[in-house]
Amino acid sequence: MKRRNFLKKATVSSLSIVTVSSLLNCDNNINLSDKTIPIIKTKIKPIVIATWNVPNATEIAWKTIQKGGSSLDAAEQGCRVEEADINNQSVGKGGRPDRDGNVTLDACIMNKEGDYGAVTCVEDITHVISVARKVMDNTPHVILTGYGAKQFAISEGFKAENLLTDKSKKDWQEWQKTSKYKPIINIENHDTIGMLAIDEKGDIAGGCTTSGLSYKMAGRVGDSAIIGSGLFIDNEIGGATATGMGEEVLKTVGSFLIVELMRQGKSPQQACEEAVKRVVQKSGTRYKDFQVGFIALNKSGETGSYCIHEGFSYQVYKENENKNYKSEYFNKS
Ligand code: SD4
Repeated sequence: MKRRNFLKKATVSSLSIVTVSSLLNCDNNINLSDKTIPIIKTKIKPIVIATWNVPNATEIAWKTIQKGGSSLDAAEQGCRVEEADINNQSVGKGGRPDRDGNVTLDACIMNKEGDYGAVTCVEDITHVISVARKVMDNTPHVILTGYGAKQFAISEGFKAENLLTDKSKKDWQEWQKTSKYKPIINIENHDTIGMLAIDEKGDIAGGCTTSGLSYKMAGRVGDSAIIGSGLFIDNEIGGATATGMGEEVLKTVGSFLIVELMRQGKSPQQACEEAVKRVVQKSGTRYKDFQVGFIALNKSGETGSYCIHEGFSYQVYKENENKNYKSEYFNKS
């Protein structure tokens, strides 16, 4: 019986004591006061899903899980791959700078308990996803920003380095020649990584890391590090993450919306489509000029994705029909 049908048949009072994890990953029958409901034994398979064409990142995340790591470790390790890749000009070292030529990074991470850590507007530190994790694990706070976030990173042993590569500097100088100092709308040239993973225990976690909108105003923070917008995880339901024009994602709290829609019974695909619809509706005719895309994963390992314009893609690492594990790239055109 499909979970949704099961849920429909169960009484409201019974539902209050049945968690989704117990429904999906349990050996025994559950005795609910007057009747016993059989629980289907379905082992959830690990899976990693990430925005854009990031096979190396999903592979490292997958290997992290195979070595016994948690979904949180997987999301962190996967995101680090893109942060270190200077050819990815939307994330970490090599990211495009703001309009003044400074590379500033945003990142967040969320674990199965619903804890969250984030950093925004961080300069000179490559692995901001790991700094976000340290914020979550080692401080009483959830977000550190700018100078304070950098100082915290250094106190935790992170190395300060120049993040502006020759290529990104040259591109920025080119942009300055023609620009009217309006950040270019984010339809192309963006590869922010948002990653969601399920580990061997069936637990979900995720991370998101970016250099943000190219040539943004100094101090601008997008959606990627903001809970509910760029990323949201509820280990009972699923997770979602976003890429594209952060301002628009922020205004609709897109990732939280998707998780809530899944809670109400929508599939990850339906939930992503509904969230994109909201973004489009809210933006009037502006949607023509920006891209927004979401990916989502539910507790049984089903995935979904949707975007406003063509050109969006994502990467999934999971077991295929032949019991082989492989990375698949989906280009939504
Ligand atoms: C932002 N959402 O800062 C990010 C940009 C992005 O690929 O997704 N770039 O608005």
